[in-house]
Amino acid sequence: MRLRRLALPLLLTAALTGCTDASPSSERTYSPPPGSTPWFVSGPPTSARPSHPASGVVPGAPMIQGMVTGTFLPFPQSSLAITYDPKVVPPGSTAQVVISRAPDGTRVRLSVTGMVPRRTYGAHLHRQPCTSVPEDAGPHYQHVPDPKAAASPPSVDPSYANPRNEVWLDFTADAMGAATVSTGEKWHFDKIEPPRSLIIHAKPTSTAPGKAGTAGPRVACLTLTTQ
Ligand SMILES: [Cu+2]
Repeated sequence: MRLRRLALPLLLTAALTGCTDASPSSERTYSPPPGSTPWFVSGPPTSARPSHPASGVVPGAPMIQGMVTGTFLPFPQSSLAITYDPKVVPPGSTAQVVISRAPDGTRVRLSVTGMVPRRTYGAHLHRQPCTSVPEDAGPHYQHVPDPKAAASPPSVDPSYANPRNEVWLDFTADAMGAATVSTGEKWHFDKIEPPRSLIIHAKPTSTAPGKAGTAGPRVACLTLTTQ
């Protein structure tokens, strides 16, 4: 009789202990191991991040069409719209790129504000996103890639480095430092590897053989991504 009275509380205690054990173990499943990065930090895995450690840039999806606007600031104040030369592209100046896709081709419009009044700049779409290092934006986006440039970059052959095979957006700022320029191409961007940045250069773009597509130092960069 005494044993039977004791058995019931013991069974209840065991059942309750089972419940309370289950709860912390399921919480442990979602807890990060000590010293590791918490699981709730968002962003792509480390392997998907750009190789340059100083960049801090985590690119979004590439932009086939759409609009991106950026205010140029020195890195790291901005990692998506960076001025590399504040004398040529003053901090606070802006750029907006609009890409529209039509059945017969692609239209790209660039509008800028806050540039040096009456100065002429080179501007192109480049293959890689912006980082703190201007050269990281890679070469110009080319519809038909220059086969020689794969072995010895950059592509300076006018039959590939031209405004029909690349997207050139050179502009001259007005008295207020503003400009708008448009260009149209008879092709569409590659869906997997579209251009990832707009680079503004210090000089107008050359068309001479051996120098075609060059436009002086890279002075600013705007990453083209759908946010
Ligand atoms: Cu360029």
